[in-house]
Amino acid sequence: MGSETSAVSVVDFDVAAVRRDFPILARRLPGDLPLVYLDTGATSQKPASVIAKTAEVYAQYNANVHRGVHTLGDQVTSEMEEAREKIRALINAPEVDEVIFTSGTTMSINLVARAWGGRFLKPGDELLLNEMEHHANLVPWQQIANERGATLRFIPLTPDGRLDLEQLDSVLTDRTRLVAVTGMSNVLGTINPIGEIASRARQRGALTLVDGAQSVPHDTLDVQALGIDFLAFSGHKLYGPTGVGVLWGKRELLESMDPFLGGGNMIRRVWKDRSDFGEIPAKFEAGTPPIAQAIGLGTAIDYVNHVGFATIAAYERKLTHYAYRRLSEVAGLRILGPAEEHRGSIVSFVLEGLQANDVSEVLDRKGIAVRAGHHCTMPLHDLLGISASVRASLAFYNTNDEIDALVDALEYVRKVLTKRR
Ligand code: C6P
Repeated sequence: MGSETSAVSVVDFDVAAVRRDFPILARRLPGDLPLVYLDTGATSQKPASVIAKTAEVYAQYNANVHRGVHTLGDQVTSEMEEAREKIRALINAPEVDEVIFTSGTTMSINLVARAWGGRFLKPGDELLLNEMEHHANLVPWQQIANERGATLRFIPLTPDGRLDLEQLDSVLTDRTRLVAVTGMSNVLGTINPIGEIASRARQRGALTLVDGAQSVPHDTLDVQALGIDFLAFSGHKLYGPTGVGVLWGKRELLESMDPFLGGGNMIRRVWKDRSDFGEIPAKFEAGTPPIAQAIGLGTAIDYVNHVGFATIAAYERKLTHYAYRRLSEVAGLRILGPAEEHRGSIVSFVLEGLQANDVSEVLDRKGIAVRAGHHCTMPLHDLLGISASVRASLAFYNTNDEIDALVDALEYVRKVLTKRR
C-alpha cells in the first residue's frame, strides 16, 4: 500500500462494514463470480438505507408534492423539502431556495444554457469551455451559442491532461460571459482548480458553472468558498437514486432567468394568453418532480455524512494510489491523465494493440465491471488521438483486492485477445 497522503486517518475505516451496507456488492454473477464493480463513475451503487427510504416513500406516504390538502401530501412534501435542505448543507449554499431539483447533471446544465444563455447571451459574447468536458457540458453550450451568435473558446490542456492556466488569459477575455468547467474529469480523473478559475473569471466579469457530476460524490465542495455561480450534479453518482439531480445557482441569477420549462407548479397566475411565474425554486420545477428519488438522495447524503467525507476522500486517495501503481506495472498499459497528485479516483487506460471494448468484454467474463468507449468525451479522445479507452472508476466500497483482481484479469485479457487474432 502507498503512503498516507491525508491528515485524516483511514486506519479505523472498515471497508468490509461499508460493503455490507451495499446489498448489490454481495451478489454473485453467472459462474458464481463475485462482482468487482469498478464503474462508479457511470453510476454509483446504493446503500440499503437509500433503497429502503425510496421503498418507504411508496409504501407509506406516496402522494404528489406541494399540492398538500391531505396528510400524505403534507408528509411527502416535508420529506422532500428536508432533502433539499440536506443538499443545501452539503454544498454550503446560502439559501435552500437556490437548490433546484432536476433529473440530473445533463438537465441542470441544459437549464442554465437555455434559461440563462437564452436570456443574456448576445452576438460576440464568449463562453469558455475546455476539451476534457463531458458532452453534457459541451453540447448545450454549442446549441445556445449557435442560437445566440456567441463564440465558444477553449482553455488549452497541458500534455498530461490538466487545464493550462498559464494560457488562461489568452482565452478568458472581457467578452467571456461564462466559464463552464468540470470539477473532475470523468476520463482523466483530473481535479480542476475551481477556486482559482472562478476568481479569475470573476475579475473579468464572467460567471462560473461547475459540472460536479464526478467531483461532488468524492469530496466536500463549498460553493461559497469556491466563489462559483452555478453547480450541477447527479443523485445517482452520489449513492442516491437515478432520475434526480441538482442545480444550485445564486439567487439573483436564478431570479433574473426565465423558466426553462412551463407547466404546473411553476406559476403564480395563469391567464388564457400569459402567465406570471412563481418564486425559485418552484419556477424551475415545472411538473411533478422526482419525489421519491429526491427523498432518497437526502438519505444518501445522510449516509455519506455518516461515513464522513474526509474519511471517504482519504480512503479513496489510498485506493487510487494503489490502482495507479498496480496498473502502471502492467506491460503495454498506458494510463491517461495527470500524475496522482492532480487526480481523483478515476484511472483510464489503453492497452497496446487491444480494443477497449474487447478488453471490457473479456473483463466482464471475470466479473469485473469497467467502462469502455469514449465516455461521452469525444473531443478529449480526439485530442488524445484515440477512439476509446478503458476506465476503472473507484469508490470507498472498493478494495485493494479488487484492484489486484483487475490487474490479474488484464493478463488473462491479453492472452484471450492475442489468441483470437
Ligand atoms: N458520466 C460516465 O460514465 P447525467 O447522465 O446527467 O447523470 O451526468 C452527465 C455527466 C456530466 N458530467 C460528467 C463529468 C459526467 O461524468 C456525466 C456522466 C457518466 O462518465 C455517464 S456518460
